[in-house]
Amino acid sequence: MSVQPQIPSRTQVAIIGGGPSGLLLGQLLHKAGIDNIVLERQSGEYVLGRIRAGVLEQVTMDLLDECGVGERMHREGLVHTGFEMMFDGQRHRIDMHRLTGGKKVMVYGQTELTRDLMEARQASGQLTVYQAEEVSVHDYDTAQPRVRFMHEGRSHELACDFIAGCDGFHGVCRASVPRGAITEFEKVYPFGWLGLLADTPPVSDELIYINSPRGFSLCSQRSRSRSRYYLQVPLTDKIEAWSDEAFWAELRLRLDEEGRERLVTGPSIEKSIAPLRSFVTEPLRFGRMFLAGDAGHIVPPTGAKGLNLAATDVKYLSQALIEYFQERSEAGIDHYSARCLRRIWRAERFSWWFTTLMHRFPGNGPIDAKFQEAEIDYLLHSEAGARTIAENYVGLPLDFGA
Ligand code: RFL
Ligand code: PHB
Repeated sequence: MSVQPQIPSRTQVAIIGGGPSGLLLGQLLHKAGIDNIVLERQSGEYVLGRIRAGVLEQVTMDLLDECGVGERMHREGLVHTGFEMMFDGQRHRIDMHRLTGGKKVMVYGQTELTRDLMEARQASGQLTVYQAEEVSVHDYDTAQPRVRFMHEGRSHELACDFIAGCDGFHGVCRASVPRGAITEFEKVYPFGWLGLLADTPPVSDELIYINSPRGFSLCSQRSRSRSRYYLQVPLTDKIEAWSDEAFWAELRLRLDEEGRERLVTGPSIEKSIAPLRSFVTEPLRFGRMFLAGDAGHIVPPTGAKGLNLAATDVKYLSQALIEYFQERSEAGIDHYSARCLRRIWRAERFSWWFTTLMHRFPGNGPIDAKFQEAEIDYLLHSEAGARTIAENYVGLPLDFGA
């Protein structure tokens, strides 16, 4: 039986949320000798059961290496140097490697990345309090912030130097900020993504983004024997109404002949519907509390940017906090919000644009389909157009365009 360490009453950084943002931050701070505690509302198994991102940019791979948890990713992850876009039944390959001077992405599931971080955290003896209930943040506009929460029926108060709000879109940190101190920008899309995970070989070696008259579809993967597929569906659709058979039948209709021939179907391991949203909070710092990852911004998943943006927020935040603790300089924490937001807006724009290009919008008519067709035709038959897609997809370097 493992003995749960006692919950102390003080730490340097209280991290709210034990998803990828919180765990990555914890690891980067620990490496720099900064003490932290992660408070997570759910159980560890629940966090690992959420099937989300699948594509890692170079900056995210580098961060996992820096944290000392990249070994399994390099062994089991799949390096991708291109992807396909399908329009009107025709496939076009975006050769990321050639168009970006040798860049690539890694297919490695968020579940696996989270598991690696959880194991590293446990091995280094750092505390994560799972099933922390009623978490509330206090006095973050003073030099003595505090976090209160319930755990196993007992109330706790944690004093800290800083609070990191890594608690996702529905978290408590952003919701605690007075409305007058925060600006939120939001666009909700009139459709969702129905995702299905199955232990079947992927239909293709590379990802295929499909714009079909029946709606968008994405053929993705987790490994050579595990596929992840998505279908654009109306927001009113209920998951119970989508049997596995109905999913596969609809996917076939959106694929081309080659795809239909190669598609291997099987029972789903997971199936869920996610709404699509563009959302940004400004600023991301409130005194001694910071927002990072989905707590501060959401992108529609079309550009595969959400987890990668979370990783770069966390890198910038760890740099700022390390600078504060090691040099007593506040320059990094003062600059945190602006530094993140510049990168966030670039990714928001690309994700919105790529979503608009690839989906069928309710209410749009034949002329809108023609506009999309003409834009795709231009992009894919122009070196500059294809490079624009490739450059955005592989992601910006950590310190871009200073
Ligand atoms: P998370 O993963 O939501 O974790 C936040 C954690 O905070 C906890 N929490 C609380 N804990 C304590 N007290 C409270 N009051 C709390 N409230 C919440 C939650 O339980 C949770 O454990 O946010 P984080 O860490 O910022 O990570 C962000 C990523 O999860 C997200 O951006 C990506 O999954 C987005 N995303 C993708 N990103 C990519 O970079 N590449 C992709 O290919 C990609 N594909 C996707 C995606 C997201 C998807 N969905 C379902 C939205 C595909 C999909 C379908
Ligand atoms: C995924 O595999 O879940 C995935 C891949 C690429 C995306 C979105 C999701 O753009």
